[in-house]
Amino acid sequence: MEIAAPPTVDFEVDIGRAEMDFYARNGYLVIDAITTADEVAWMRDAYACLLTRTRSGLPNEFFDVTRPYGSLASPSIGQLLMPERFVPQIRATALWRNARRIAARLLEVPLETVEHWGHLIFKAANDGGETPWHQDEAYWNVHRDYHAIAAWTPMQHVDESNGCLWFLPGSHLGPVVAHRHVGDDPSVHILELAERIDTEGAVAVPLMAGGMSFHHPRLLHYAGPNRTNRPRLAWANEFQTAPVQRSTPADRPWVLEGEAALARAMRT
Ligand SMILES: O=C(O)CCC(=O)C(=O)O
Repeated sequence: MEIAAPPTVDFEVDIGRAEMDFYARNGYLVIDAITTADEVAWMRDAYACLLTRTRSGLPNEFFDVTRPYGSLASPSIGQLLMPERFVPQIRATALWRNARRIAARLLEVPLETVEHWGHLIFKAANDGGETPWHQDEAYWNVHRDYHAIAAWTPMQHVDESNGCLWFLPGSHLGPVVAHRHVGDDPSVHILELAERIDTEGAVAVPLMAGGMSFHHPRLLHYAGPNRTNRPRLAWANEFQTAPVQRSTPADRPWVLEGEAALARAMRT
C-alpha cells in the first residue's frame, strides 16, 4: 500500500476566547475550513487506499460496527481505528497541526501535552445506517479518566442527506449515561442509549469537505443514515492528555461485555 507524501500546505486557523466560551457552554465548535482542498484531496486518496485493505471482521482492520465481530459482509458503517498506523503522514498535515492547536486551547492544556489517535468512519452509499445517539466516553476504557476532545472532518460535503453529525448542546455537562450494544448483542461494536432522551434542541451540523467539528466526549450526538448514492467518508481525530488510571473502575458494564465478546471473536 503506497501512500504519497501530503502536499506542502501553509494554512493556519486558530480560535480565541469567544470560541472557547462557546465550546465550554455547548460542548461543540464548528470550524468551516481546517485545511485546504489540496490536502483534503490527498486525504481522500489515502482513505481510498485504506478502504482496499483486506478485512478481518475485527477492529485491527476496517470492520462493520453494525454487525457482529467476524462479519466479512460489505460494511454498512465501517470503522478503521488508528489509521495513523498506516498513514503516519496525517501528523504532517495542516489539518492535524491546526486541529491539535485548537484542541489544546479547548482542553485548556499546553500543546506539548496533547496526544492523538484517529478513526475513520465510512457510511456506504444508499445503505450507510444511522449512528445512534451516544457519548464517546461510553466506549472508553473503564479503568481510565480522560480529558479529551474529538475533531471530525468529512472528506466530502455532509448534510442531513448523507449523515452529518447532530449535537445536543449543553449535554456534555451531564454524566456518562447508560448505553447498550445495538440489538443487545455485545459482539456488535456500535452503542446506543439505554433510555430514550429528549432531542428537542439538537442541531444538525452540515460541513463542507475539510470543515471540522470539535465535540466533548460526553456530548450526546448522532449521525443520520447516508441516503445518497456516494459513500460518506469521515476522518475523526481524537486529542487528549495522557489518560489517568482510576482507583475504581467506571460503572460501564457494556464496555466489559463488549471486550469479552471481542476476546471470544478473536479466539475463533
Ligand atoms: O461519523 C459518524 O457517523 C459518527 C461519528 C461519531 O459519533 C464520532 O466520531 O464521535
